[in-house]
Amino acid sequence: MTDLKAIIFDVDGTLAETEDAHRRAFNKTFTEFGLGWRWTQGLYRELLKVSGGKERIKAFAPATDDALVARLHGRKTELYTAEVAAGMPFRPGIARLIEEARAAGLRLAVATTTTRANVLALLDGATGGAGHQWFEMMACADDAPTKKPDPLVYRLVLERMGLAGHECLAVEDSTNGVRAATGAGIPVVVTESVYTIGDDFTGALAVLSDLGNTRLDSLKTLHAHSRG
Ligand code: XBP
Ligand code: MG
Repeated sequence: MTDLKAIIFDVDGTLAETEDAHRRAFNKTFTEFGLGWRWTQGLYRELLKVSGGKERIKAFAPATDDALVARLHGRKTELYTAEVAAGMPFRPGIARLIEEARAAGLRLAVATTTTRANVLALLDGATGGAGHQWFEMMACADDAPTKKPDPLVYRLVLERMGLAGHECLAVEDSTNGVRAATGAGIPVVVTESVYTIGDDFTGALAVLSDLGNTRLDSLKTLHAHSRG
């Protein structure tokens, strides 16, 4: 049995319910650019099957040229960061679990397909500035251009932290996230988010509604059983 050494958190939908803020930022951008596109919540749930904002725009409107996609995405990032920097709360249990893990000497990391500026804005907005210091390593879209479900972003975290997959536990909210973590050999616990409830989480150790009632000890037990 391997002791748990690190917890690796997904960001969107896991640390906070950010996806609707992403959706609003996309829609404001489309309006500003006079495109007449509008992503409803129902459509966005489908579009979330494609990880990454630029890839999502391209999946929705394949004929859009890459330069326009980049401009749209740049503006969307400005609007999104402004919203979350003003303060978006963490999901239940997140702050307490991070505190417990730090007190227990566990290492912490982030593995996300979103842009680094978004992660920093969210963490600092939610914590008044200290949040990003909690994580030894933050692997973002800027570091791993091939996005989840590809395991690249998780492999990068393992490589840079000098850890094996079985020494870590990932926390995710999506099918793509579960596939990315397990693809890197990392056991994963799911907290379903508003946009992922009822999705297929085959391969996850457990599917929870949130971490509000989950202590670090329970995660350690789940992790211990992941290797029989
Ligand atoms: C979820 C995503 C992200 C955001 C958009 O990422 O798919 O792409 O929706 O972010 P994760 P960008 O749950 O892995 O954090 O627009 O910056 O790509
Ligand atoms: Mg997610």
